[in-house]
Amino acid sequence: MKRALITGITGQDGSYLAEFLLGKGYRVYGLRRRTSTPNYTNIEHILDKIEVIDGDLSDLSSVIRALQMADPDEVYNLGAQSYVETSWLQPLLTSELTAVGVTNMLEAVRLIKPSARFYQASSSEMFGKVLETPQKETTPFYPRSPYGVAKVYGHWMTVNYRESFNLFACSGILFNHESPRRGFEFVTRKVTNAVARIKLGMQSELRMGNLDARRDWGFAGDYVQAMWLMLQQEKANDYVIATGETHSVRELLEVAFSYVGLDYRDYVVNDEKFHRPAEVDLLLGNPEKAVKQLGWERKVGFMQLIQMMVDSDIRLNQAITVSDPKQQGYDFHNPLVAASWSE
Ligand code: NDP
Ligand code: GDR
Repeated sequence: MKRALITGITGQDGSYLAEFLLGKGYRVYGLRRRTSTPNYTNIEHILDKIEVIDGDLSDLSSVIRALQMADPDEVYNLGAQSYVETSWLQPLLTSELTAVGVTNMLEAVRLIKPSARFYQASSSEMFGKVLETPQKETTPFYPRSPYGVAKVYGHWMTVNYRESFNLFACSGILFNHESPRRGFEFVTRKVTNAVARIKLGMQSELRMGNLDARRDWGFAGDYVQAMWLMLQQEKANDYVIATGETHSVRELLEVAFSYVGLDYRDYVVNDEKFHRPAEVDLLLGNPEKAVKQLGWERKVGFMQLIQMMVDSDIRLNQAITVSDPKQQGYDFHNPLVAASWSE
């Protein structure tokens, strides 16, 4: 039985990857940081099948302990401060977790289990300013946020440990991928949750930032398979994972609102608060190398993805009983949590 250690197991990708590896017969260990209220929403349904290890990416000793306990064949480093906007508000924390956290993981692997295969969750945010489209493995990086800068550091440390210590270390340069488990502040989930709440009469407007930004959006369930495929190859390498399609935030709004028979222009309000100090205008990835070398393919298209998320958010919001159905929650935080607080 193969053994895998996943950091970030409570997040969107960690939960899909854990399910995927369990399906392949792996013994799955997940690193989770201690919180006063446990955050198991995404992994509640598999908690009895996985081993949860307490630890924090910023604490090398805890990461070493996790490596010792899990004794993994494969390590997937998905943990990070992953929200771009927060990276301007907390740039040092972002550097500590999203950048230096990678070195902690690499050091732990090097010291405790150098034969383990290592996956680093790199990001299309590393491309940042548009220098070339579609973006591929050889496109130069020009990050536009502290998050993007931190990911570039993590990416190059992964490459460096591969070249310096002969670790089997891969960096997956993944473009945006979404799902019903996406955090509520990311734009797709913010929109699909708002569409559900507006349709159900629980919210009356949606405050948004830059509608012209374009992203290459795929389904998280498809993308975790690519992570695994990278670690099954003969040689470690870096791969872009993307759909090869790009859509604007405005198109996202059109698709999500029209799916429930509404016109987004009746509800969306421009709010400076959601505009970024520096924007990534256009992301469009070329996944050719992954398709050819890994045999990877995405199954879920853009429309299907957004409709899946709207359907899921309608079900979720219907299940919530709030004393005041008109209360809107917060723009920035999880409105469902805000709703339950008000009960
Ligand atoms: P999430 O934000 O959903 O998950 C992040 C995970 O990291 C959570 O489990 C979180 O735990 C954990 N984490 C945060 N800080 C620490 C810490 N100090 N110690 C241990 N764990 C910590 O992100 P996604 O699942 O969407 O993304 C997974 C990875 O892939 C991230 O590294 C992200 O930057 C990267 N990525 C994501 C893309 C996407 O479109 N989703 C695209 C490209 C890269 P907690 O639940 O306690 O907050
Ligand atoms: P991103 O995702 O920054 O690409 O990072 P996000 O969904 O936050 O933003 C996408 C684009 O939408 C624009 N936008 C808004 N975004 C948010 N969150 N809220 C708004 O109201 C809003 N209005 C417009 C943004 O300006 C941006 O252009 C995600 C994260 O998962 C990273 O961890 C990951 O590395 C990258 O994707 C690839």
